[in-house]
Amino acid sequence: MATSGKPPSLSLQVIRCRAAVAWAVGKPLSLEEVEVAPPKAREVRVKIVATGICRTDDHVIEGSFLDIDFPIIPGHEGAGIVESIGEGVTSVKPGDKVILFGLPQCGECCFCKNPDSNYCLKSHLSVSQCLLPDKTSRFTCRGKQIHHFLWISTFAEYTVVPEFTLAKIDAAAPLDKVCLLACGFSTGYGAAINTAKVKPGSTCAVFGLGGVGLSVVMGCKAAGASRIIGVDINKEKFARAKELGATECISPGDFKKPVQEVLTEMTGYGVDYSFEVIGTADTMTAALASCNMNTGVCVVVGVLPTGSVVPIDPLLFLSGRTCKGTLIGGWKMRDSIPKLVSSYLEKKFNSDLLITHTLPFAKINEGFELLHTGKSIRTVLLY
Ligand code: COD
Ligand code: ZN
Ligand code: ZN
Repeated sequence: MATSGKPPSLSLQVIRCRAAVAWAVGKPLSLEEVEVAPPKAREVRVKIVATGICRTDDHVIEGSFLDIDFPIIPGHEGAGIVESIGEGVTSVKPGDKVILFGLPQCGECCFCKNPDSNYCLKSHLSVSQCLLPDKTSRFTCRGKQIHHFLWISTFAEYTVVPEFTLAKIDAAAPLDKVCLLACGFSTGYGAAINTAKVKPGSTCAVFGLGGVGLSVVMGCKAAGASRIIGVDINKEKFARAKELGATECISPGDFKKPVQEVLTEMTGYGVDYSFEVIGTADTMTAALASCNMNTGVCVVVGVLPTGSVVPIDPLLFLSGRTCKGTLIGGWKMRDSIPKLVSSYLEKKFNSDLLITHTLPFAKINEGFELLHTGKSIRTVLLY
């Protein structure tokens, strides 16, 4: 890292460091030297220590989301150490270990004030986060302004984020492990615990056994489900799913009939809870039809490309089925994730089992290749 200018204190300096820039849709990430401006009021500059690669980053690079502005620095599963703070920041100080969140908690909007919701109105679905709240960027590269992703852009050695997108965590937390609690683990685990509120003794089906789906499996197990059926086209995911709590795993390709019929036959009238953790229209339809017609609850975790529509037979709802969505597992991020980190330290769950690969930051494209070929569950990049 090098610095420029002659400011009176380190916190006012521009930092030059490495970042992975997506210059245009469909292009591989390019490792670049970027300038990271100091934090403005109520912003925090963080030295990223570790970040996971999530499928959503891949969706961004491939252009599945229309509201993403390029060039952009993706990454949203990061943990690091506060380097400097802007005016008015009170919740963290330089040296604190922090987790960064793709879903903020501003604490002021109606949904932050409602104890039952976590969809903060400062989230990307309400306000584009491709620039910071003052509508400017802190990143430049080769003279060009680079956009932020979800206000946190963790594929950079240093990033600047609004204070409401991070939280201080226990100083004992290993950042190379708990970074997964920023997104993948919390999304899946919370989908089972908070959104579905899985009951002890119940039957669950989890469509998709990637990092997020396996976290759903862990959540179902922690909630006391007696039967957890994993569904994936890649049978190589089955061993890890069983290790984490799946009682059975099936591959749709092994059956002539639709997988919802297979699950209904396996369970009598369908499962109590089904989870769609893939992000295709077909698997959303199948997951909804797999839960029982009376009290069955289907939780949709996956997202389709902007503008997609899922055809649903309304008869599926007539007898009482429920279909719900979830955003990062329903957690109020700043309140909940530091507590989840403490639970991790108390060994209440083992999210480390999701980490199949650890790579230096410079090998980020290798990490995406492992995701594309289905070889990894989670790759953690170390900076
Ligand atoms: N049938 C069964 N399994 C399938 C099928 C299919 N038709 N297609 C793919 N799969 C399996 C794959 O083999 C793979 O094992 C799994 O589905 C998907 O896993 P990953 O590793 O690709 O993805 P994850 O677990 O990192 O992320 C899955 C999401 C659904 C969360 C992601 O794709 C997504 O839609 N993210 C946006 C929504 C969201 O809540 N995001 C919060 C976190 S960013
Ligand atoms: Zn994610
Ligand atoms: Zn809010």
